[in-house]
Amino acid sequence: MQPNGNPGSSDLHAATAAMHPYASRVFRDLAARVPWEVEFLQAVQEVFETITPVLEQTTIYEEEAILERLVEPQRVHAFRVVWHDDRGHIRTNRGWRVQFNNAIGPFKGGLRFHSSVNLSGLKFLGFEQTFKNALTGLPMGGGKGGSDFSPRGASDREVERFCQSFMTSLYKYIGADVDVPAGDIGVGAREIGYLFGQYKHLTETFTGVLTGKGLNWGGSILRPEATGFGLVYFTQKMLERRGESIEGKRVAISGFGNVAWGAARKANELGGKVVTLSGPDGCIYDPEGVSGEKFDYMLELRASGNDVIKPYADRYGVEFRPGARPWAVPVDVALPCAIQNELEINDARQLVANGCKYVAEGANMPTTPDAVRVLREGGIVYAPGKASNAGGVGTSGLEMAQNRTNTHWTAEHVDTELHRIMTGIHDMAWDAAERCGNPGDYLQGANVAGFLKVADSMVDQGSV
Ligand code: 2IT
Repeated sequence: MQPNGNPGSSDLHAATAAMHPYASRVFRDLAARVPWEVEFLQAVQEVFETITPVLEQTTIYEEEAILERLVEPQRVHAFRVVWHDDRGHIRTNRGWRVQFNNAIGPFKGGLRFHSSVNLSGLKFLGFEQTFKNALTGLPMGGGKGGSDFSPRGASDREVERFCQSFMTSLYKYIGADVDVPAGDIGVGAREIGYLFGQYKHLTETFTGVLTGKGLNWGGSILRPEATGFGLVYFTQKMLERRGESIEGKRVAISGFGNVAWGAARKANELGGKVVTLSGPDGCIYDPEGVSGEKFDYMLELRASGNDVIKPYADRYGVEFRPGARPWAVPVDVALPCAIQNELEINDARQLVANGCKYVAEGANMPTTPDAVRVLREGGIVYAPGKASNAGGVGTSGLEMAQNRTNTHWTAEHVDTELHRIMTGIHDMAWDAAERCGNPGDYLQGANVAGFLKVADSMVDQGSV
């Protein structure tokens, strides 16, 4: 990288060295056009590097300009979000909805409310979402949206007014057959409630326009747990392939939000010991393992809106490591569940040195490309988020199915379907990797399987 964070020509050379010439050309054009969209370029690079076997087999994707079209969102809505804070001051935030790709179904993906949100971040998330959703086997295209508004420190009423204003600018562009947003970082049940209420108010319709809804008004049971549960189901499959199980394994989890909570619960239920959690302030090391009422306390901590994990250490008398990440703690399985690029090269070296055997991503792109390389070279089995964290959006797909058919499934039914989705993704990625001659390479397998489904649909539908 150059000092301004933009890729320089030597970086570009390195970035495209492993790509097929067609992918390399498209990537270079893209990098020249949006050099500042560093996270987006990172996500594109990761996919482009792994689809060489597909591009070598056929020229159809090049003839149909599939890669050029894949890296360009179908449409981007950008709007200002004006709201009144509790002191009566007028506040202005920026809002976006990136409608990335609807080749296989309506745009689908979360909304992120966080001070760090910008267009590059949402483009990377929308791009990833497109392949992730394809892997679920359900008819969902890819999208992502959000705002640089942070609910942290805002009152309930402020969050309500913000959500209403956000939806007032967005409602014309979404719909059950058009684009179905959901939650992500900073957007949970409370925010979905306010967003849904405003949509319903403005359109005078009651439809499945959002997922992650409350159980009383069209939500699916297990949607809150689904990303974390699905992550552990996927991890279980990875371990099974090597004749192992989660039982008795030490597990490091980062974050303490929705994904970390679900993953910790399920890992604990299956006999694993979750020894870490983390926040922006540092990480905790709990040698006894997160269990029992500690899960409820995680929810309490999150609801407090303070975004710090230290109170967990104070309450349970365990070690708090200020400013540290959990990856220095010796474990068998690491599940990064916080945010993009939270596991860097030195963290990866530490995991390898400590004998960690599995890394499965609960967050979107939490592992940097250098760190992915170190993990894989170190013999760690690695699963990319677009495969291992797809249980959240998969269960959103189940919520959409229930809304369309006016039904409400039982927890057993949803859990069975979630299992089926995660097993399907695992096997699809496994088989695709095998066909590429790289058995066990979940990164290549997931990228190739997701790419083929979306790309072939685009070919079928002509040059739009
Ligand atoms: O990153 C993700 O897959 C999500 N935030 C869930 C998206 C959804 O539409 O349920």
